[in-house]
Amino acid sequence: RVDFNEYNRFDAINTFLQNTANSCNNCELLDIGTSYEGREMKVIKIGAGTNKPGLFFECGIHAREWISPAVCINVINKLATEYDSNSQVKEMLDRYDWFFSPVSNPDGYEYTHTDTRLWRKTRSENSGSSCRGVDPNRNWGYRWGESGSSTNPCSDIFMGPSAFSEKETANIRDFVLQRASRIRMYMSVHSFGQYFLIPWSYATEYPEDFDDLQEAGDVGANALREVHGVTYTVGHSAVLLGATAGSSDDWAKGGANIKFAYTLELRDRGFYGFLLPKDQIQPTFEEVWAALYAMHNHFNTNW
Ligand code: 0X9
Ligand code: ZN
Repeated sequence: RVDFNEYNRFDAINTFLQNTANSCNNCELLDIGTSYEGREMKVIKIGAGTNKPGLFFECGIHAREWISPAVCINVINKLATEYDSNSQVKEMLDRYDWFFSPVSNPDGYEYTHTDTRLWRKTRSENSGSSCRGVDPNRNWGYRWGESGSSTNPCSDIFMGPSAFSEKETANIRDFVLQRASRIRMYMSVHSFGQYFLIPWSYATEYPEDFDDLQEAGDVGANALREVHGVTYTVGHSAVLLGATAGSSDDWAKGGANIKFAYTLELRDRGFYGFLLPKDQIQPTFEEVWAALYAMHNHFNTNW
């Protein structure tokens, strides 16, 4: 059983997804493949009616960023259970299909629970090295390896031997490509730093529609700040934080042609960092919820 105010284990999250899908008319649970160590990766789709535009959330691709899966399962739970009682939820599900990959790096996530709390990467073996894992946010196949990543398997930003060498990134890629023309937003949910980051990440170059992404990001950050007064910075990824190629946001935009691609860096700004106390799960969820409602509403009105 998951506890929405705890950082839950992988199996509990998958059981929650199964139970949620079983008891929710608007939900569908989809298998997207297995991880390197054989864990079943799932995407839950939540939406009323058929064939609507989609919004995709990739959570927990970095193992140690526990707040990301925690916020995502809270969002899933609210969307899946409040359609009849909450007018916001009804609007959200009548307008869009919401797709969540709540734990996008299952092996790494479990390893942070059992062995090394601050593990970041996948857990695959690297040929010629005793160091394990690839940074799954340097492994995507758009301008892969061009900047801000390492060819050293022992590095925390190891790009991997090839783009999509990792089963986890390839599974998500294949799922998204099957429905890319319907997906309006791809959000990669991380911690920490409190940012809405806009492509490109591989270089300080700007996409031609950057202003559209900035505007929608500002809508999200403004709504978010209203809830608990927490400030998120909205801006260009590489300009704000330096260039990092092979991240999923760039692939979503450049490789899958999804207009609204973001990397969301959740709480905090570094006081606790990755070790965010569990009593911040609920307020982080509440403010992110407000941002998602506002952004979906903005998309619905303007795009
Ligand atoms: O480095 C990453 O993959 C992300 N940050 S994290 O601390 N969650 O690992 C995104 C960084 C985004 N961007 C740039 N450095 N451009
Ligand atoms: Zn991250």
